[in-house]
Amino acid sequence: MTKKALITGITGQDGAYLSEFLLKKGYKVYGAVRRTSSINTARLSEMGVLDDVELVSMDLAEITNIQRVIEKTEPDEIYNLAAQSFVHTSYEQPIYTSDIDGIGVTRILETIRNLGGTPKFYQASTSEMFGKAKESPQNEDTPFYPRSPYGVAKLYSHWMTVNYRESWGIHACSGILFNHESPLRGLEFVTRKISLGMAEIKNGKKDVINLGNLNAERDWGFAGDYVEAMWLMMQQEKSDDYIIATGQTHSVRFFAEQAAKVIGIDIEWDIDGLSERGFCNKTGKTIISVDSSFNRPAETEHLLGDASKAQKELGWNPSCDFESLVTMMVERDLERVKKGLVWF
Ligand code: NAP
Ligand code: G4F
Repeated sequence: MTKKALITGITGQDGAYLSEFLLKKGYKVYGAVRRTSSINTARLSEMGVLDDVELVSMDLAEITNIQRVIEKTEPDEIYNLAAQSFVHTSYEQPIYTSDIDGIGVTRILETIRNLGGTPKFYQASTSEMFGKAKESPQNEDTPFYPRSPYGVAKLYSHWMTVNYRESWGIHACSGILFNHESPLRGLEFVTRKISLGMAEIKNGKKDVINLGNLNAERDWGFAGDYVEAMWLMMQQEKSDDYIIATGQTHSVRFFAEQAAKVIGIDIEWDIDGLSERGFCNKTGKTIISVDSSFNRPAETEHLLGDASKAQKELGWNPSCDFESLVTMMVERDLERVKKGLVWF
């Protein structure tokens, strides 16, 4: 029988990759979208799956809406990807972020509980829960120390997912995913800001990319690899929590250097007191400048994941390395800028 999946947050980066993945596996895919004043299905269109998924209206703020959608669509698996996912915004909108990223998850879990414990449930947890990490690399036993309202809200929903598994026998998994990127990444995130910025510099449409903390380190993987891990977790007989990461970490500074190489620029750095700039070693032109307004009130400085449990139990391994990821993102943005196509 055809399996049915409901993906919340289908209009986001991971929603597009997961839709493609599940459709290829033969799933009927329902995608939950919240009401917005303009159409935001661009990623699904670019992925070529918009006509193959069935969109349903659902907002994580509204439990009656969640109940009706789950009862009507009767999914076998729910992938909860919906969230206010931008850490910087969470400092300005902590209550909204807590409601959607925290309580919103309990709204889904309560609905599943009231339906007798099915469907299976996947929660999009995050390495941001490690925050001021107590050890490196981080694994499933590393203590959490979130540094943002986003991280705190996600930690609440992580533990709710564990609690509903243990209390009510729900097949509920929490995927603790480290940063994953792609050409479909939102423009506010640092990797895409850099990849688009480099493409614009190459095409004479921009001079400088303004960034915040250049020394923050992230374990960056490819979103296409990470959605496979979500699915693998849901296929296990016993639900559990898994770290998904590449096991390599790089600074924002290094990401910018690698992205510049793709457009043929070698960056050198010039520090004068508190101000710093990155410039082209041939022309001397500044291409990176530091703008403290992008700094966060409390930073997650270093993330590095140990995904050995997922490798052993799920057979999951990332296929795309750091250099290929950076190249893929810059090259796609170069194509878009040349065609005058820049969206989301
Ligand atoms: P994304 O591109 O920002 O997508 C977020 C999705 O959530 C969008 O479809 C958005 O809809 C939807 N959404 C926001 N508020 C909602 C609400 N109130 N009701 C219903 N839907 C709502 O995020 P992503 O990168 O794909 O990440 C997917 C999930 O994984 C998120 O939960 C994120 O926190 C988590 N995560 C991401 C990473 C990563 O590195 N990408 C790592 C760990 C965990 P609109 O299109 O209408 O805005
Ligand atoms: O790209 P970012 O905004 O991603 P961040 O904060 O790590 O969050 C992402 O990954 C999490 C997983 O750990 C997800 F849960 C979350 O939903 C999201 O997908 O920032 C990465 C780093 C930060 O340290 C930030 O301070 O880059 C630093 N940074 C430096 N300059 C910047 C900038 N970040 C942004 N967004 N913009 C800058 O100009």
